[in-house]
Amino acid sequence: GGSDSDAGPPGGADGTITMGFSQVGAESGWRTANTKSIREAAEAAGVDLRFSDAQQKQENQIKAIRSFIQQRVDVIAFSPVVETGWDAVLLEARRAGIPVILTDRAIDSDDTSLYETFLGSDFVEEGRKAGRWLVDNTEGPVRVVELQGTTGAAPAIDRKEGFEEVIAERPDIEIVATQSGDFTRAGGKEVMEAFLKSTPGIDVVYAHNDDMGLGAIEAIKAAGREPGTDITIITVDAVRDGMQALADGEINFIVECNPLLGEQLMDLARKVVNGEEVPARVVTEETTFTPEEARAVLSEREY
Ligand code: GYE
Repeated sequence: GGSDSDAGPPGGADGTITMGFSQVGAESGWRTANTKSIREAAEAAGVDLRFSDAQQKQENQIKAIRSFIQQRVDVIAFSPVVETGWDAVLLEARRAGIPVILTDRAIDSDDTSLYETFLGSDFVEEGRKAGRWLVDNTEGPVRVVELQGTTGAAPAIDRKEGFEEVIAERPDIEIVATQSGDFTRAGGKEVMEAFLKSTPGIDVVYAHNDDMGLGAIEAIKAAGREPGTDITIITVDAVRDGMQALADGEINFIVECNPLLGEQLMDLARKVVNGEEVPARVVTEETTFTPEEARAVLSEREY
């Protein structure tokens, strides 16, 4: 396979590619749809998938990658829970001659030769789209609370950056509180409960994913206020439950982030294992949704 000491054809003797995949966890609707897409695409492409769930812990991902190296898989793919701290284990993969593909989330390393390609969304652009809607659809002063994704994760860092970049045009829009809800519904609810007690005059919630926004909706209702009306809610992902809340008017705007990366990942894996050239970066195409747009597409959404 991909290892230096094996001069035979790529993949097993029968050409079957073995992929070790280390997933972040099952923290959100996005993640569930992403896992399903990867499993189904592997099956369809005849890829032997060794799937490992890290339960949102970097140490578990590092263990899984080491185990894939020991199993001498043909290719390793993973979605890094946080951006930093990968160089050592990826050097081990390189020494073993096993190519690595980053899926969904990027790493922060000076050594871009540690991986073949990165397939996933442009999270800074997603943050900009959220900020653009707020700038274009509100009059000041606007007090925003932000529910951040997992601390140190690429989508949390980038969605914050893109959003802040655009709202800088409007000095009357202010982020008055910001905290991580770890991309989970429970986390979003808990942080929003605390914000509602500590922070007066909240106009807008900017949640880095639908699940945290849905948790915030529960907290807002429990406090006797109306989500989508008393407090404007902007989220990212556009998974089914988020789109339903948008259609119902409880969320006001969603920036789409596409989790269906499986087919493209299997395609890139086959090329990498066969020694073909692949682009260093493959960006996913995405859109945004208003409540009317959500109502129009809801029945056809796959996830
Ligand atoms: O937005 C969030 C998930 O990395 C793009 O992770 C992904 C993010 C997604 O937990 O819901």
